[in-house]
Amino acid sequence: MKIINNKKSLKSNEFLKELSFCCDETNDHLKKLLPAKNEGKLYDAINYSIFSGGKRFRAFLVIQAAKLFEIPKVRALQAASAIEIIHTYSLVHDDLPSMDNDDLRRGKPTIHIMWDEATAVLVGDALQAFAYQILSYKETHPKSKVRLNLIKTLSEASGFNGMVLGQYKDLEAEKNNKPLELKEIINLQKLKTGALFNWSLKSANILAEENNDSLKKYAESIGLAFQIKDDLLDHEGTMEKTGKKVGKDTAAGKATIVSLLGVENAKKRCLELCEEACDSLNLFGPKSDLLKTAARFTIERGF
Ligand code: GRG
Repeated sequence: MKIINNKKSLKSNEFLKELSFCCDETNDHLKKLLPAKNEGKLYDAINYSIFSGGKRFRAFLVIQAAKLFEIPKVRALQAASAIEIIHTYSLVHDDLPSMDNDDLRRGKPTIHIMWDEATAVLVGDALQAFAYQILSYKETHPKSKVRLNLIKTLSEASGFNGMVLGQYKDLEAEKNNKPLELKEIINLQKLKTGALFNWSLKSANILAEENNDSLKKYAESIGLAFQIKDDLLDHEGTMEKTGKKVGKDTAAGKATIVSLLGVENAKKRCLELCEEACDSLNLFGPKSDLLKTAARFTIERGF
């Protein structure tokens, strides 16, 4: 599969337009879902965390995968909102002083800097509950067994055998000052970052009551490529473009896929993963073109 072709900039423009469209649609949907404003700083902090300018890339994946199965838009938006809410909670908690200790996220002060640590913990807690609340609504799918399957799989992806386990392994390695080997890091990243990517594609299968393995392969490849690119951005990106501090891993002497493979091999691996992701979608024909461009975006993005 040839990824880089002479229509590249045209395709990239179309992709960025569609990403921005999906981002606006998801934000509008989230605004409708958010409970009415109540008093107190917790509501303000939750609102700030949700609408602080994320790319909504996971929502984009849900929406595009849902199109492959002609799933009604509102159902896709329910799943897209739920995954973005879980992703937002993970960032709020990851930024806490007891975890990655970051004071900048999406170019803005993190929740514990704007408010305080206890508020940031509670924002994350409330967001988690809210994601499952969204999925439980009838608008997600008329069949309760489909809604239950979405809730079950999202809790598995984000919980103690999914993203949380990945985060724990990462923190443990840092605490014990025990650099991980490449295989261990890839396994950790599959949990920490990959599990939510997997669910984004899986949600379309569940909503369509299908079980299409090609989307699983696509999700695994772009999940890992996204993470390697994140490491590359930490290594050679800028704070202006990424909206967060860079060079943290290198300064901490942390073993990453980039530090173990070297920059050039890491970039080569990203390209291979991108090709694998695109190949896995061939059976969908031109309907999957935007998802293929999304794979290229994961490795070419500067933010
Ligand atoms: C706290 C249980 C718990 C888990 C945190 C996601 C995560 C686990 C930590 C974030 C650390 C990190 C930099 C992971 C790399 C991949 C990643 C999730 C990057 C941020 O995602 P984007 O670029 O963010 O999609 P936006 O801001 O666009 O939503």
